[in-house]
Amino acid sequence: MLYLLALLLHHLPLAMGQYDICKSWVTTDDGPSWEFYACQPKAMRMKDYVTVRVDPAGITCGDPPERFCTHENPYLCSDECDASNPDLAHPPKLMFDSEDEGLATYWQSVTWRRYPEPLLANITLSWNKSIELTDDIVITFEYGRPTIMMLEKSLDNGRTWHPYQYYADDCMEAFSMPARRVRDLSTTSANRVLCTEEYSRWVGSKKEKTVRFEVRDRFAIFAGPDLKNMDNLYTRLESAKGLKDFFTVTDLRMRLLRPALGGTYVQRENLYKYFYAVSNIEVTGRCKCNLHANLCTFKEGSLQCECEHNTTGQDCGKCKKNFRSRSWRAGSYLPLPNGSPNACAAAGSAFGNCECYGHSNRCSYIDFLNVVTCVSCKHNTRGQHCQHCRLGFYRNSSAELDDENVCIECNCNQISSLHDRCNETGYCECKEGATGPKCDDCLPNYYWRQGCFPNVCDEELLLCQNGGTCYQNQRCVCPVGFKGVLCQQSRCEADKKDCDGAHSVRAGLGTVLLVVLALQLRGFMDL
Ligand SMILES: *[C@@H]1O[C@H](CO)[C@@H](O)[C@H](O)[C@H]1NC(C)=O
Ligand SMILES: *[C@@H]1O[C@H](CO)[C@@H](O)[C@H](O)[C@H]1NC(C)=O
Ligand SMILES: *[C@@H]1O[C@H](CO)[C@@H](O)[C@H](O)[C@H]1NC(C)=O
Ligand SMILES: *[C@@H]1O[C@H](CO)[C@@H](O)[C@H](O)[C@H]1NC(C)=O
Ligand SMILES: *[C@@H]1O[C@H](CO)[C@@H](O)[C@H](O)[C@H]1NC(C)=O
Ligand SMILES: [Ca+2]
Repeated sequence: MLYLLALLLHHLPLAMGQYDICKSWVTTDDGPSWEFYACQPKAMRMKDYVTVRVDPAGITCGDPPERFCTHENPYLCSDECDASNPDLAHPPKLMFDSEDEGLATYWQSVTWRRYPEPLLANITLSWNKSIELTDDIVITFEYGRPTIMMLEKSLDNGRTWHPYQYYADDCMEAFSMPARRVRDLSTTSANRVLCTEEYSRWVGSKKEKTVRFEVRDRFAIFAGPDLKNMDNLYTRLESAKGLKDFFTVTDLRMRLLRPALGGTYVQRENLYKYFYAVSNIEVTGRCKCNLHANLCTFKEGSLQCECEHNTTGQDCGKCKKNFRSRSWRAGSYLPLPNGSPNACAAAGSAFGNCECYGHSNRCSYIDFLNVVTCVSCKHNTRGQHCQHCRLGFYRNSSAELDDENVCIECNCNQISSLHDRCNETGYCECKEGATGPKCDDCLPNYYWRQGCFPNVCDEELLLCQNGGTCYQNQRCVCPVGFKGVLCQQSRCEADKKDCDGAHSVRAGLGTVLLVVLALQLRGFMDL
């Protein structure tokens, strides 16, 4: 019976589609044991797990109650939005509900009564979890699609944002971008950010309601029109730089920039028909678990991978404690069809417990010291357990010892620091006159020129004399007839020929005066 079960499980990966299973109990010549596979969770309707934020405050209609009308029926402005009446309210959550009986429920904005000031709204969706899109994002607009909008995405829970797609009825006018279609992209441009005119032209508000971000069309570039050749897609996702990340998001933001206009210019006498109304936002994707989990559950308010392969973390992004004898790696789709689990491994038993914090895969026994030590520590670490940073690097205080980023380069300025080592907080030792963590600034009264040098002149103590001007604290630019570091010396004084030469060539009044001045100066100095 057990044997049969094992056999059955062993064949499940093929039966259930690709990468659905993380491990199975198999019988080999050496007896039964676990076999591991690259695995990923199923795609889900991500709108069920999203938090939404609509900006600016007061953009949602109904407070105070407001009348509006439609482009089809522009003179019958009897519809009402009233936030205090559940039947007439249009709060943001109606973009994510499930609509039974085909009755659209929708979020709605205020009308464009402030025209010509633009009517702007941001709808931000956050998951607090990396998600890999597996199908088109589909946004459904009631009463017409915006004539200008933009989709942005974040990969770091909203800290940084990047454009994802531009939408306009005239891309050139709205964004100075040529209009393109995703269908025309090629294998090398599959992750291009483009502007499309396909979803913004007026065709009547009932006919075309959706705005798409085309994930399937982009997949089809590799997997063929019906996405039959997924192997090819997975191979490309693995090898093409940035392609996987292109389909990964933690947050999405729709920036609505101009509402539907009904196919004509804005009619100022009836602004009640301009607004945004979104009835649904469909986002289909799977939790990103780095191919180390086939389940993703909603716990404590966010999605979390149920990590296998002795990995841990929200995205299974690191090895569990005591399973760090080799560095963490994401599972791989390759080789087809089962991929590689790249599981984390327990600290090797052969050499006792030689922990290398994931910076080395090898230990070696040093006979004459009678110690086991890690060999070829990576990530700029060193030491018996790769627990120290190499010279010229310092410990990243916000990273754990097994983090790839645990050692940060000191980056001391080569010219103005004494050596390339730094202390535990990254401070370098500076040569005279230099300062700053990396020694790339100068102390006051020093100037920078391939290092820090004491000021030759300045505007306070080391003033240039005789009308000379101080050039970048480096030298005085002296007027004709003077020289010396601070132009303190008359040329006539120092070198008779120089003075005569100048005199004979240009016996202008100025020169004469200078000579007189110089003579006086000599008299002064003689005293
Ligand atoms: C929408 O978000 C963008 C940043 O992506 C911000 O610059 C803009 O001010 C926001 N607009 C509104 C209306 O909140
Ligand atoms: C985001 O998820 C992490 C990990 O599950 C959790 O610790 C954190 O509290 C969540 N943050 C928010 C704002 O929900
Ligand atoms: C993870 O560790 C357990 C022991 O806690 C072990 O039985 C299992 O085989 C390990 N899994 C992998 C994928 O290495
Ligand atoms: C320090 O480690 C954290 C956590 O891994 C990482 O996000 C950060 O970039 C590292 N800092 C530097 C300067 O490398
Ligand atoms: C590193 O050097 C800086 C500047 O000299 C100093 O402020 C800091 O306290 C030092 N840090 C440690 C850990 O010694
Ligand atoms: Ca709805």
